[in-house]
Amino acid sequence: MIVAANFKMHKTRKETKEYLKKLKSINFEDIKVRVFPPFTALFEDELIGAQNGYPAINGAYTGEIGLEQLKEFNINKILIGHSERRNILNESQEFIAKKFEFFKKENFEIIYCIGEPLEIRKKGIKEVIKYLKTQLIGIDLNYQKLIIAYEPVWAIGTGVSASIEEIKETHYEIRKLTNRPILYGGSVKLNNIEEILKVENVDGVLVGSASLDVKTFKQMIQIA
Ligand code: G2H
Repeated sequence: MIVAANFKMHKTRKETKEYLKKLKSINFEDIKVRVFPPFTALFEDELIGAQNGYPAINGAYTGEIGLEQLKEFNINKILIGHSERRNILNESQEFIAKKFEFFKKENFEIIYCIGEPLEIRKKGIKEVIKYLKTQLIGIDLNYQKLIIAYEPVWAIGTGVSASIEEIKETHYEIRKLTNRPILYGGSVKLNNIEEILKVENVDGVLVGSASLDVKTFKQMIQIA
């Protein structure tokens, strides 16, 4: 079971350190907990991963950080393909696959995100899977440190998660493609995490807004 927190562009370094301290006051030995703070809040900790990284050691890539910077904090976990990077930062599948390949070679644990927009969901599961497959082009689905996160775009930050039925049918289809863990993400809250985690082929959750409050996130871990 994996429970991951994606802070997105929230929290300072000081706040993140306090958060981690509070988080570790509970025992979660059986659960893989991950925390993805912004770049400025990265520090060495077995729970911490990066929300992004440029696929190079270093170089002339203004505004980016690469392997050299991540290594400074012994970061070996990364989120790749989040819909906010695909849609707001216009990352192409080709570029995302390049990132995947780079960080795979560096043996990073990769939480790789996929998810369809609402117009595709409305067309039904067949079209959803067809769409999700386009987001898996160039991705080694057998990579031993790969974790898939299924995050329907229409459920991200909207407060409306996918229905249990939608999660079930989609994870079932994704399972046919890979044996790696599959997380659900998109408006996971304290009041729906329990039923989501009970769904077959759901191996954990990627939590955004609800993870920002450490008390809430701790409760979520306890439920898991
Ligand atoms: C989906 C999720 C975390 P939220 O992006 O990755 O965010 O829980 O706020 O929908």
